[in-house]
Amino acid sequence: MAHSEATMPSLGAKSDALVQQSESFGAHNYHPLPVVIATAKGVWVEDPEGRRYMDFLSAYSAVNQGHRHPKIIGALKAQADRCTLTSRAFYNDKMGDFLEKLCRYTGYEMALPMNTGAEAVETALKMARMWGHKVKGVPDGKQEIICVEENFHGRTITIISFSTDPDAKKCYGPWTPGFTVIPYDDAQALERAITPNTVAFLVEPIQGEAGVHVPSEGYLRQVREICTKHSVLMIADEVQTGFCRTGKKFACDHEGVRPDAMCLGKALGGGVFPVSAVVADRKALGVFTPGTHGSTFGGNPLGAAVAIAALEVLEEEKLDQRAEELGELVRSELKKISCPKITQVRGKGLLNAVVFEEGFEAWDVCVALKEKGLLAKQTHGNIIRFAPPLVITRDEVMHAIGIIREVFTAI
Ligand code: IF1
Repeated sequence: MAHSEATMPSLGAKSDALVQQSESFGAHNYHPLPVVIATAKGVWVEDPEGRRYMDFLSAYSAVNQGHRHPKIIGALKAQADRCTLTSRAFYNDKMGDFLEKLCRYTGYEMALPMNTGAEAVETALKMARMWGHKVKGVPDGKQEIICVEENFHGRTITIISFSTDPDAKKCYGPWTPGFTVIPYDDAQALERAITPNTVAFLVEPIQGEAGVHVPSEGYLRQVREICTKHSVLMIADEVQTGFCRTGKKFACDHEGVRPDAMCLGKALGGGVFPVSAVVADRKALGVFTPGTHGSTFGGNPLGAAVAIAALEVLEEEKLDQRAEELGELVRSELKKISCPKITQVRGKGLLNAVVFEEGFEAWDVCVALKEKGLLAKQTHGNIIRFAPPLVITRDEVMHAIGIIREVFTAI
């Protein structure tokens, strides 16, 4: 491995021991930056040695409301003292409030609660296949779902079956059939790929893992029209782009597009608890009947209480507007930095990326940013994502830009 522990400089006795422990007892499915986080508040995290860092990853956009938002932690504690888990074998007195709040926030008739983003995506795929058979009349077993290249929707066997990332996919066969992969940002390709058995098109409105790939203006609107015309469900994966991250409640809102279903997760749990859901209208989500789908933890009262508070924080603090305004500032300031290796600055709201030239290794840049007090992670080797919690202030943004400028101009 390129960055082995042997070559890692000491982080301090406590951090070194904690890294060592994770590496010796944990499976090696990640290669984290050499930093240990012990405490966190808002935009800031602190290591066991007491060094402070700005969090510009936000747990891949799960911490939009900031670390340990007092309202969300308050809801967590209050609910922990009442009831935490019931299973769906019984009703609980928090799930209904959560589902109603989520439906009102998103503008859909129904919601199905799960825990992780991957489970929300799996749920949407099952919904689409069930809808395709029962409503559209596609023979069961013949349902086809169209996806795009460089997608990221999670880690289950079915989801990686339509991944185009060899690292995520290889050695995990046999893969689930029934998926067609087309280029992203190409509405004509979608129309060509649709057959009488197509039940859904699954798409990220902005591709996160692909390196914050923002599609051309009008793409999502064209997708919407094509799906409607061919009676195919448009399913938007807003797990990463949702809940104000891109400057609107949902990334599809930038084009005024209403998908037939949205997969939601990450920030729905307010940075404290895994909460995910699929939202859709009755004509689609209504296909599920008792016994056809479920989850032990989905809809649990602790997650429900947290999610209600998480949604209220987004509304009360107008985090959509904040992300829009500060996102403009981040991009305009990043574009001013002179660094010959940078080829592009792109993004929407506070989901942004700096693209370096092909073949550039951004790992060392991320380590240098960390040394100066800012945590960010590269993707595809040459792209660094900048996605701070949306509660960040203008002064904090400018402080971060100062660090980034210092590191980038030294490249
Ligand atoms: C990892 C990326 C982010 C997602 C979208 C569903 C899920 C995700 C659009 C699944 C999850 C993650 C998971 C994490 C890394 C990460 C990621 F770099 F891979 F692309 F966020 F940028 N749909 N994204 O982005 O949600 O089941 O994880 O709750 O798997 O390493 P999950």
